[in-house]
Amino acid sequence: MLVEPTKPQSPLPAKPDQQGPDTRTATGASTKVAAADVAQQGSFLTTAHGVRLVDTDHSLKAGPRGPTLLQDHHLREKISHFDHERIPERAVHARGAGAHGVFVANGAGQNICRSGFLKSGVQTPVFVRFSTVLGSRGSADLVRDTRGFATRFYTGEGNYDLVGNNIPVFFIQDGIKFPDVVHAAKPHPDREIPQAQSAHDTFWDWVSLHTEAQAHTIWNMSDRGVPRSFRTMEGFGIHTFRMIDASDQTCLVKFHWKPKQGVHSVTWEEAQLTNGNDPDFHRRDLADAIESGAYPEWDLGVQVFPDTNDQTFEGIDLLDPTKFVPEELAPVQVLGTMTLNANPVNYFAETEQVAFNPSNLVPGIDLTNDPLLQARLFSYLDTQITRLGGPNWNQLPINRAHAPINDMLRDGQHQNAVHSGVAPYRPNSLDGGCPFLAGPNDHPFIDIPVPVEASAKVRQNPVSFEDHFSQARMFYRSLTPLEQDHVVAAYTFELSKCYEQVIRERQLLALANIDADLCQRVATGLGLEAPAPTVNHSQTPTTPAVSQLGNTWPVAGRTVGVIIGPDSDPTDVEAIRSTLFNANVIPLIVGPHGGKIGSITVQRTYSNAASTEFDAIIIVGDTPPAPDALPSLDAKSASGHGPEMPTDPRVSKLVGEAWRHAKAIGSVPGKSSNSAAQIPAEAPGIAHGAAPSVAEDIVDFLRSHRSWDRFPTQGRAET
Ligand code: HDD
Repeated sequence: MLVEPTKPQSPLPAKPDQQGPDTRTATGASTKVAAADVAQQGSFLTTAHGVRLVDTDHSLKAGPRGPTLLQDHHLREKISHFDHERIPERAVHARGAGAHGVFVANGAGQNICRSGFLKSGVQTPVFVRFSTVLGSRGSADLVRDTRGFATRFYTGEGNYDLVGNNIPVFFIQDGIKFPDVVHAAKPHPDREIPQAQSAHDTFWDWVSLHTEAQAHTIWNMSDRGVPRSFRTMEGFGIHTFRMIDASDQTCLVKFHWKPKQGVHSVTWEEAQLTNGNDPDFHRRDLADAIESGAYPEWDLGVQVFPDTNDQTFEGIDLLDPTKFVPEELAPVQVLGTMTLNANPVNYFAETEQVAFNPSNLVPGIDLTNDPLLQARLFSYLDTQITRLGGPNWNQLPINRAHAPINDMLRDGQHQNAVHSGVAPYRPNSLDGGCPFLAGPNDHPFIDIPVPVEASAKVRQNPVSFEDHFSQARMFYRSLTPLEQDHVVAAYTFELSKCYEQVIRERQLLALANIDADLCQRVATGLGLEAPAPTVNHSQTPTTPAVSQLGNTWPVAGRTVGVIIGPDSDPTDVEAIRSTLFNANVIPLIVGPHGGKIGSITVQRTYSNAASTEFDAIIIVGDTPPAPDALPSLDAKSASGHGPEMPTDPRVSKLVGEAWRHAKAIGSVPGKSSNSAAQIPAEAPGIAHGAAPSVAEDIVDFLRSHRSWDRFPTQGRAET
């Protein structure tokens, strides 16, 4: 049993899956060990100045019942530091989870880009932070929202940050409107509700008036807004960037992250239940997967376009961040693979203090004139000065480049470096002329002399930016009927949460301009008239690549709840466990109480297990009847053909939710077959039979994520 030690012992080391940031000195030598030492040296409790202490539980008082003395330096230091422990949370993307990993290039980028980290076989350390956008730091993970997908590559030529999202388009075309969209989407300023969601008046007020936001909003209302896991999200750089090869030839690119785990979501009901059952679901899922060795992987790819003067491709303006280019028109070319293989040691030092910046570019990757991107170049650097308390945040271990740093930036709040020399200016003779400027062969960042359009200074957009509906329409019409049903349900839910009728009506008009049938179905749900569209669409192309359904995927890291009762056969349970483990799927045993049932160790109980934790469930043998303490459901009268003996209602609830959320369900018969009776004998995603074959069937069902064909879909009527 763990007891309080009576003499100093070494603290627990970081777990094997945890890996702190590897920081470098200006000479390139690793300071990883030294950085850890700065945090905790020696065994004794000291003040911040290294003086050993004998007591930290009692303040210094004038007698045991007397007043506390101002001279108690330890009390003042301890409380004062605590008072300043929090830093301002990010204005957006406050809630996130991070992981370390490695990116390995396959060399396919060498022909279009001179960046060293894209050369064949080069391994580059990375740190990724996933996030929701709207919620505060402590908000729930499964809210309907866009997800951030920010990646830092610690390349040999400096840090490269790809700060993207899980949706390929954005709300606004010009960064000057960012405060407006954020103010509209954040909680109402008077009562500060609702937290972390767009289902409220100010959000729909703004997006219905500001129709360029409709393209992004429909992606939010689709299943993309409620991902199953950070591991099952695509990522997008959104803007068009410019790549420069070794002979100064340029092309335009859009970045994509393709998860090897597949792209999966949860149902809206599941998302809402999860936010109550486990608000840290995504954060936990990422850390658990990495800790268990199920390392998530993404291919990094680019769509490549010629760097033409008009910067359009197939009629799509590449400078408009509310537009994406269908993959059918420009296939994604894979440049390498990222594996996330280590958890942070310290959330604050790494995940909270990481400061991404789209201005962090490396030789070979440059910007375009996308007005959204241009504003971001200012905002990220600026925000860190408040958030991280001064201009030296680049020196924090997680932010420090792995390439040697020799800048002429000096002093400022929280300066950690002790710069030597006397001449932080150029030219100089006193420091031997250092630092020197790089020559063309020294891998410098070169601003490619892209011509600038001769024009008057204007506050105006190009005409092509005026099309706000065609891509939202293309997206909706490219989804399967089931995914369209989810979009309809999401709009109906969100708009029903608005108090102002005029806002609902205005958004219905926007929907009419996207798709008449979508508008009609949402209007029916709201009990309103569908308005006539004000925009005519000619032909609408489709891009099936935006659908998440129809593929099969690896199942590593998925979880299956194995529900047992007092009489479940341990041989069956073991057969299921080993079949699932062999497929790298995680079985979690759910029993009527904690501890052991016979020889089987229980990991969850009927009371603390939630269906939302599992991607599928298997019931092994009979589950016990409802204990006296719980009101039992009369399953017979509820279903009309129920079991002879009523099942524990907590199990019925798990099974019922798994059924509704289209999850695979297996059952291994027991003596009275009460478990099997809860689910139909035959239906998509249902397996009955002997333990090993049921487990194999469940693994197979998991490959396509959910058994949606269990339910009829409404789909879009042809219009
Ligand atoms: Fe942003 C954070 C992604 C437009 C201003 N943004 C932030 C993060 C992500 C994005 C993933 C979190 C980074 C992290 O994990 O620390 N932002 C985007 C994308 C955009 C975008 C994909 C459009 C394509 N952002 C955008 C604009 C502005 C900002 C137009 C301002 C003009 N974003 C910020 C910020 C944040 C931020 C306020 C908050 C914390 C931070 O930067 O470091 O500066």
